[in-house]
Amino acid sequence: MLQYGLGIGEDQNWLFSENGFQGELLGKTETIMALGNGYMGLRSSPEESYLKQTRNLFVAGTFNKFDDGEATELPNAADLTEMEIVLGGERLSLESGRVHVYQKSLNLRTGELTREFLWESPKGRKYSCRFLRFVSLDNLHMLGMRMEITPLSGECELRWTSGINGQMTNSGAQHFHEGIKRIYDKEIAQLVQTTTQSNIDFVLHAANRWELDGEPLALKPEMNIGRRKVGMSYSCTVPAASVIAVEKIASVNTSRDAEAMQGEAYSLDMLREKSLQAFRSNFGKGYAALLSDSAARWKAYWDNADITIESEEDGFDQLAVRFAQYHLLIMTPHHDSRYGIGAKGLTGEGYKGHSFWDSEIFILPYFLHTMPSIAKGLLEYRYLGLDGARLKAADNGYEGAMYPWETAFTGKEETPVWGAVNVLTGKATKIWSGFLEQHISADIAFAVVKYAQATGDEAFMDAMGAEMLIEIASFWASRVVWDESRQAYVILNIIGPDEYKEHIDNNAFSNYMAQWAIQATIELCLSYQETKPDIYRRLNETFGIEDRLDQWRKVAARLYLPSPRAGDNLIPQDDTYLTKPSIDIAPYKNSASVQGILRDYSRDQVIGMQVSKQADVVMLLYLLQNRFSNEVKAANLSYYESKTIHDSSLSMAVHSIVASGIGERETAYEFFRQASEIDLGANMKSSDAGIHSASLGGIWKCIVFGFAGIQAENGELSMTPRLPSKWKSLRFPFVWKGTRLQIELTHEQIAIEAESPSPVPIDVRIGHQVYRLEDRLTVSYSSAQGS
Ligand code: IFM
Repeated sequence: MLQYGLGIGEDQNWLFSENGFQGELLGKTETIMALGNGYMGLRSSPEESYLKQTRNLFVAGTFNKFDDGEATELPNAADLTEMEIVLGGERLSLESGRVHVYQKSLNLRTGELTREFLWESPKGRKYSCRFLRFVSLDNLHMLGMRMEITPLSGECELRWTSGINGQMTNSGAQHFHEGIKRIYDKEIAQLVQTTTQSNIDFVLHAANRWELDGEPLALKPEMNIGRRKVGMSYSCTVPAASVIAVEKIASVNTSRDAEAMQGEAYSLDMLREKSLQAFRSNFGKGYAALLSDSAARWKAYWDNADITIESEEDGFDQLAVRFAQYHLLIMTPHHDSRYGIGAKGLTGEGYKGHSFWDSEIFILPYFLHTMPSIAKGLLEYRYLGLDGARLKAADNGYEGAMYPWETAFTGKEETPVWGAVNVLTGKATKIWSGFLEQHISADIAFAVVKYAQATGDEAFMDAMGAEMLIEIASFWASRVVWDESRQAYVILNIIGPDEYKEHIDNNAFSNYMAQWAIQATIELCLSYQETKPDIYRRLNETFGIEDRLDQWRKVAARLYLPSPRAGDNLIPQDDTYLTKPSIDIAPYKNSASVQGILRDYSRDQVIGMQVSKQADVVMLLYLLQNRFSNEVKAANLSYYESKTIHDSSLSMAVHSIVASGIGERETAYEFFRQASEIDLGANMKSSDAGIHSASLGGIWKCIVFGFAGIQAENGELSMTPRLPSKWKSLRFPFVWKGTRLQIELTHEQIAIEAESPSPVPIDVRIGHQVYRLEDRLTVSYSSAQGS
């Protein structure tokens, strides 16, 4: 069972725990307590092995394809954490004997994982055990572990075996060649392995240091080298009530690391040598010093990014936003813009480490307004993927850049073609998203424009953003077809955000977003023409903008945009959605597992019903919020929510933001709470395949764009706060055009402080009035009315 309130003192609302060992439910805390630093992600599997464990170590960007028929995926690297511990001849396992006290906790403040328990062995001997672990935020290649065991029933013989285990697979797919194994100076184990298809070298090190009652203990190792494995065993007698401790320090380097390429040409020997040297010096520092360096980095992160919520209730909301911010940082390869963010971060095999629109629409806004340089890196990743997008457009007979639905390292389409079983035919179902879920191209354009507006980073726009927009606009302009009867351009045979509707025509979200992207590109080109003729000329020479502009203008002006219906204000999700029959979706909506409907109906049957997987029209109401009135938003939120199962974790947060925007504070809070509970909540099976990355970005968005009601439109900042009634105050940082603002809200007052010097005063619209912020601004308002 998870507990949220055990953090005390400086750890209050920073720590959550699992109390009681549940060998069947390991996946939950392996994921939600995962450790990482954006370079690597380590699932928090127990040190001792269990049948239902999923031990994973992923390194960002190191994709490999196991087989021609399989999708490329992040390989599960060699395990560094497993320890076989034999006490008095009995192997430590919490599935045998009795466990008297058990607590596993993650401290979000420091990034340290702790596991403590009292184990009574089958022979009735008691041991107090404590395990600590961290992945360094300071040195992205390092991780540390510490084990402390006290025999409580008299002296005991300890035998301990651990090392580097390259026998790991991704659900059976072995991504590495056998490799080279070596032990240096009877102390440092090294495993070198290369991925089978992408030829990425991994070099892993591990070494151990022993203590008895806090004093160094020299133990002679027995060295073990086996198939895909290298490690050491140690034996010793531990006196009763003494603490035997071992620190295991480990490191991970790969040939894909940016520093591996620096200077001289890459060679595996050089990577081995350099990483061994670095490991030696870090091993010398020991667990406590390495942890302290890492914790200092976490402190700096939190000093910059912490959000404080004062609530009448328990501290769950506070913990939930910190949980989201913790995972947002560890999932993001902020060290290298060649890599994207996986839909499960670096915490599980789910979605194979691939990047989706989750990054631009759900996660990037957090970084844009907290650490903008990371947001820029995420867009650079898409810039580097332009060739993949151009290839996809060309392969499909379109112009410009058609971004793949799922990407890995190369920028090419990586969506698997076959998925879950069809309940009627028993055959695998074709996954159409890779062919038809095309809104991602507009979503990326949206993120580029939002980035430029919020940062004023013209250099990025000139060098990369403009090219991306031009190519995306060209794609959409070639994707539309003319419909004589409507006298409009239309987009046929597509999938919108709602993945329970395939092969549909005129998905409202996709049509509006495509039009938005084309219009934004036209405006950008015109502004270049006026203000930066040199850049306009360069872009025109390279991309023939002048030849393209006419077509863009025609499409932007005459693309069919489904408007709210007279009478009920409903925006048709697509040409046929509102004509389809409805069913009672309550059983699926209330179920603890997702996609239960696909166990009762085939996908084709679901496509034929008014049943939605996730926010679609509601997503549109959120992204293009200024295009729709509150009446339209209210009507569509209510209608489509009643048809939506929320089988995607991306759904709840968006519903919350739209509800906030129309003043439905309690509904907004309810959705926020449900979004917060997707991973952190009590459902012990929700996170087995990894964390729900987008939903964590969504939690931040619910708070900042929903409850605080911030809008950053066309370079203008506005706020319409609607704090949940349970909250007394909310304080958060928000970076706007290079200035770090600290915003504090109560139900009566908005206070904004410019924490870093602002080059120019910032105008903020609150309600109907525009205020000028020099260094501090205080405005009275009423949260119930929103202005
Ligand atoms: O991008 C999402 C999609 O919207 C719903 N299915 C899961 C994907 C990855 O999170």
